This record gives sequence, C-alpha cells and structure tokens, in this order.
Amino acid sequence: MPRLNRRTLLTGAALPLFAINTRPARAADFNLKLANNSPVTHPQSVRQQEAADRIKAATNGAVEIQVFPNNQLGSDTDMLSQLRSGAIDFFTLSGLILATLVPAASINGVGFAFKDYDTVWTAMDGKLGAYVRSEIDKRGLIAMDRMWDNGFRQITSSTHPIRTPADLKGFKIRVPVSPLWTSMFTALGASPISINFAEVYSALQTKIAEGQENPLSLIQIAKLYEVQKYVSMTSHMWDGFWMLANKRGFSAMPADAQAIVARELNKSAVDERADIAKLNGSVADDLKSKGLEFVEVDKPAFREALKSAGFYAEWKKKYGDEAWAILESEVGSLS
Ligand code: X2X
Repeated sequence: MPRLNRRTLLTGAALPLFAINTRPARAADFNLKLANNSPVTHPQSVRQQEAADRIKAATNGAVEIQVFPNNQLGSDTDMLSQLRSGAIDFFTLSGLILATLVPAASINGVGFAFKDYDTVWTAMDGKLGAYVRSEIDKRGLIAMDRMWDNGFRQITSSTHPIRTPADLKGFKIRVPVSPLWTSMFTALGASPISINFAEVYSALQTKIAEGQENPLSLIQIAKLYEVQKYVSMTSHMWDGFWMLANKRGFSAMPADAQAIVARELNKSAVDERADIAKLNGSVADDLKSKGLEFVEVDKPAFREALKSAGFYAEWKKKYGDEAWAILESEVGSLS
C-alpha cells in the first residue's frame, strides 16, 4: 500500500483528527487487512480507503489498515473463511451471503419487504440491525453498527425482457451464494445458479447464466451492461453489506484504538450511503445511454407469486417468530 505522506494528509478530504504526526515514521502496532468484493471505483472501496487513512492519522500511525478491494483476496466465500481464521481482519459482506454462517443475517433480503430507503435505514440502524448484529456476535464475528448500502436489486437479462413472473420460468439467473436467493428465485419459477460475484461478468459473457440481479449502481460500476440487454425494475429486495471484523483480532487492539476504528468505519458507511443515493439520481440515464433497455414491471404480481409459492410462510418459519416480528414491526405485515 502506498504509505501516507504529508501531502496526502494535508490534501485529504477529511482533516486528520489529531495534529499531523511529527514523530519519526515507525512501523504500525497493528497492521490489519480489510477486503471487499467491490470494484476499485465503487463508493464502498473509495470510502473504505478514506476510513483507513483517517484511522492511521487518528491513531498516529499505530493502526494501519490495508484495503484489498475487488476480490483481490478471493471470492466472498474465500474471504469469509479468511476472516474467520484471522487471515484478514475486516470484510464487508452482504448479509444474505453471511447467512451461510449466520442464518438470521439474510432477513433484510426477504422479497419486497422494504418499500424505500427511509424504511431500510430506520430498520437497519434500529431494531432489525441490532438483532442481526447480536446473531453475528454469537458466531465469533463483530459487525460494526452502520451497514453499507448495496441497493435495491433489479433483474437483468441478455435473452428476453422479464416483465411478468411467467417470463422467469426456467430463466437461468445467477444469484449470489445464499439459501435465501436460491429459494426466492426458485419460488418465482426461475433456475437460479449460485455464483460468487468475482465470476459474474464471465458467467454472463459465456452465457452460463442468461441474467443476474443487482442494484443499478453496481450494474454500472461493474460494467454488466456490456453483457446484458434488458433491466427489469423489480426492486425485489434491498441488500447491504455488514462491515465484519474478526473478534480476536479486533479485541487485541486497545479500547481507544477500537473506538477510533469503529467510529471511522461507521462514518465511511454513512458517507457511502450518500454516494449511492447521489448515483441513484443519474445511473438510469447513464445505463440507457449505454444501450441497456429498461423494463417496467408489475411488482405486486411478483410479490403475489412469491406468496402463493409459500415463500413468506417458509421463511417466517426459518427465521422464527421473534425475528419475523421484528421485521414486520419495521416494514409492516408481510403475510
Ligand atoms: O454478489 C453480488 O451480486 C453482490 C456484489 O451484489 C453482493 O455482494 C451481494
């Protein structure tokens, strides 16, 4: 990682929290690794680097976090095991994929649960997020308080436009590796294939999958429009990333360093949410200009299809009454 120099500190977007360190350079007390699956230019990667810079400044160089974006350390599945073993210290992972380890963590992805961002942040910064974090804690990981936005997910296709649930019949759709995703697209009649994000572009290019689903911002930043023709505005779920830490590694730092790290990671999460909100204002026009054809859909028809396939009843049972009641207290009745 390029070492911070005086110039970077002085021209950085945020002022260092402490005066510029005038001590001679020395090795950091804690050299930590933070990894993600997002392209280098995604706000997630940009804001994580900013957090690392602020943490280094605020700890006078004692905590140095090296950021590895874009699956540089492997797929989500690989990085989750590295986080658990302590090979990496921080990792942002979709709650839905984290559910392979912490089943409750996919609960924000229940189909059509959230109607808008206000509802999302009230729930995830409130009771629902607190519940999921306590479940994550039971598995030896720590989740920072503030979740990072991925977004409301839309379905893309290279073969035919998806307008109705019937158009999904037998549709070979790539989904991330997560039981909730597979269950949901199976309930909609599609043929989901689990593939880590690191392989999505090539899976679409080689037509292993006809389509995939992701937020518009990521469809743009990962250039998926190059290998897809249509995007259907289903907003079928909201997805976000938990900033996870290995509990042993995190607890090895002194309490004041832990507090600085948590504060700055949470600050960057909130900054990243604002970046995505801003992107959301322009991304559709940009994707249209790049040739992606937008398809409006009858969302209630998709929700109805999930309901009649027994999707909500099945997942209520899986999450349990307590978790389901918390979800419904945030988003309203789902049955
Ligand atoms: O794998 C995906 O599609 C992504 C990037 O959206 C997630 O991390 C869930």
